[in-house]
Amino acid sequence: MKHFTTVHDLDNLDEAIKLALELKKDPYQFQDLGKNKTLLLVFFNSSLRTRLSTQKAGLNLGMNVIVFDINEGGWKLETELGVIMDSDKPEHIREAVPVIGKYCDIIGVRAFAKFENREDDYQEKIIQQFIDYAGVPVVSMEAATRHPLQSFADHLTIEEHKTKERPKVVMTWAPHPRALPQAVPNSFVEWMRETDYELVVTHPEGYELAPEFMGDLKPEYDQMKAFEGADFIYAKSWASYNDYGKVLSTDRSWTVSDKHMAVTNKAKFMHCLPVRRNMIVTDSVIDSANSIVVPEAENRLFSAQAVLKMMLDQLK
Ligand code: AN0
Ligand code: CP
Repeated sequence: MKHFTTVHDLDNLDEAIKLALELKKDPYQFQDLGKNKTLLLVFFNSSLRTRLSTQKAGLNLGMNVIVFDINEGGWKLETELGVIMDSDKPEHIREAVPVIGKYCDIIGVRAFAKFENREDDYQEKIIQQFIDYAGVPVVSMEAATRHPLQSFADHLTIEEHKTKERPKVVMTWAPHPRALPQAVPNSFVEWMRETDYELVVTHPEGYELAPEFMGDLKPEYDQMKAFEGADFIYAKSWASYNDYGKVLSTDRSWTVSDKHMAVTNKAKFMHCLPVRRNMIVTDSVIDSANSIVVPEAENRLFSAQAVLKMMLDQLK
């Protein structure tokens, strides 16, 4: 695995899950592996979990870790080639990325969809330039179309909490006042399709995800029907893909509530966080014993540590 931006970058998914579980049991077993290796985490956007868990993952492996909030301490970056740089952006990503690559052994990048242009976002213009020009392995910490460290932690969490071999996993759209990227839902669907879980995706019409992620999976537009017998409810808001970046609905009948959870098979409630209470999910559901959002976030540490461990093995 040279870079990690999707589930397809893993050589073997079962082995990766096994490694993450082993690391969870004994997080310091490879604490010499990262000696004199530097992990540099570049954030174009805010973060709590990704920032802290990925730093901690590097530290547990003995790495040196640098965190760079590029929009705060760095020069504003031009990302388009061929432009006359007479605007407010003093540095080009074409120089910035290879320079950053000289100061570290592995780079993590968070660069959300900008929602200016669907093509640019879906071509992954920012993270792709890191891959092309950094000269070191790149880990996605949520790019424009995927959030693979999140999906890895989600898979790990379902493995730990499932009570049957083939649980029914339902991903539901939920309302939110702002336009949110499709990265988390795209990535979750892509990842879940690599498992043998029963996967159901439910959302209002107009919120269809890109065909490259859904494949032959058809959405269920009736949310209550989708929830019937579910073992896991995975809630997430996203903006429209077809009407790119638009919020088409804030219908709070889609907010995950006790009424919804009542038709499930005592489903566990999941969300990647941060979550807006009483928009995405009611207080009663997220505060219930079936809510596993905190253990899910805890697993971000072990998914990141597994990915870094596999990368460090290849740097040896
Ligand atoms: C981001 C998103 O929806 O992609 C990050 C989630 C991990 N969420 C927000 O911006 C609220
Ligand atoms: N789930 C997640 O990626 O959280 P942060 O945006 O806080 O990193």
